[in-house]
Amino acid sequence: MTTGFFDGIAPVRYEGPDSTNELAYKHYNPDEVILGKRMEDHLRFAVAWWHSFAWEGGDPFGGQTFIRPWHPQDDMGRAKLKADVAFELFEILGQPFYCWHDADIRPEQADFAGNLKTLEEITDYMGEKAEGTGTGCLWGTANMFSHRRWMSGASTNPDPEVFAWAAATVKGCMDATHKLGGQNYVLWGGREGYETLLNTDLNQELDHMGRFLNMVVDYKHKIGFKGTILVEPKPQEPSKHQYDYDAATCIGFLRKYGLENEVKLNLEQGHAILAGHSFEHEIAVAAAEGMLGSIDMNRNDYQSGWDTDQFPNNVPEVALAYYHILKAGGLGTGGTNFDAKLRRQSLDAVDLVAGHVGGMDICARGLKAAAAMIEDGGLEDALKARYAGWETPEAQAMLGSDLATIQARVLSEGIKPEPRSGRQERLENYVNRFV
Ligand code: XUL
Ligand code: CO
Repeated sequence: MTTGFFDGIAPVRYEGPDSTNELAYKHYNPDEVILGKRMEDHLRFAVAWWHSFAWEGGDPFGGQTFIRPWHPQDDMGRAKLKADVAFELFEILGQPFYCWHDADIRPEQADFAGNLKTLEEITDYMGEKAEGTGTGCLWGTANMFSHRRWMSGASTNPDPEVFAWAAATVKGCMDATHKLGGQNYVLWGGREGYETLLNTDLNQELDHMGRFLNMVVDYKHKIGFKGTILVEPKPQEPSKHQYDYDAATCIGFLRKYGLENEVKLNLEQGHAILAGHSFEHEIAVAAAEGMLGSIDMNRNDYQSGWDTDQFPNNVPEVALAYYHILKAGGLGTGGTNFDAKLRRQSLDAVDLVAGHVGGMDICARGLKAAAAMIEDGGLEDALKARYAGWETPEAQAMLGSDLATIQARVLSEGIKPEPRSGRQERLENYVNRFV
């Protein structure tokens, strides 16, 4: 028996680019082989519990617009109904993964023991529901930013009792992720930062955060969790300043606290934009350090400048992101999680399906364009040509040399560099052939 929430909506199938069926995949064809690998295995799509099921449609100026049968979310029976509906959406979409925060899946209780008990109960239920469906857990995480206890941070809170709650909470969420066969565990520090330096000991807070993350890694090994620990950069919002500002900042943090071989990054399109970067910049920075873990796919509203978490709809942008992902060898244990929500006026069940179908098709188009550029090799050739001068023995020797020797060489050989075109417009035109 189904919940009836998606009544009248059939499982979405691939019908090809000429289909006019609104609820068909025109580009996402899971079994299509791209660069020797199935499309589904490249993209590894996940649906996010928080946006698709927990979010009630509120914004800073107005409350709930979605009136779902599982609202209000303060009761275990309704939490199970929410999980039933979730697995119905997964069956319709056929995507391989889902992601969750503890607070999305279990009702908040009066104390820690109650939160843990309901988390264990609902994740047992989710595990049973997942059996035989082909949809598993990409990652779990703890929501340590919504409840008022987290208002001054979790691991960076000046109150050690909050640090204790954070540690206890993450242990519970890691256990639950492990039980569900999760492939990664994510930490996004929404309140790990500050509102004002007037009341903040930045150094102490960073040390606590580094120590906390080391405990997470130790616990991962203790329980034999084979997944990847991921941190998710974002420069601000909700905090005025967040310590995990962007990929480069996170990499510096991980190195400082000895975690560079243990933790990778979960990069989000909208967070990159908030930090003043392109998505492909963040991916390339992480990949350069071997720290590309997973991606949260979405887009912001470029006029408002807010983190609007919309479904992606820009193929050229998505194509460049996947180009760098493919160049880096793929996402490994990671995937493409839709950290994307409907607009608050999009009330219907079919909107929820259509948002994901559109997002998956955009990503599939981006992936195919990226793979075609890799196969064609035009960008790689242009890159090689631009740096070809460095292949000579004289150039290589210079890297092991010193300033005085190099100066002597410039003088004796009369070296006089001739500027060459960076060819940006021609390269942009090249990309345009594929997108
Ligand atoms: C918030 C955000 C989170 C993380 C998980 O901007 O992206 O949903 O992905 O906590
Ligand atoms: Co995210």
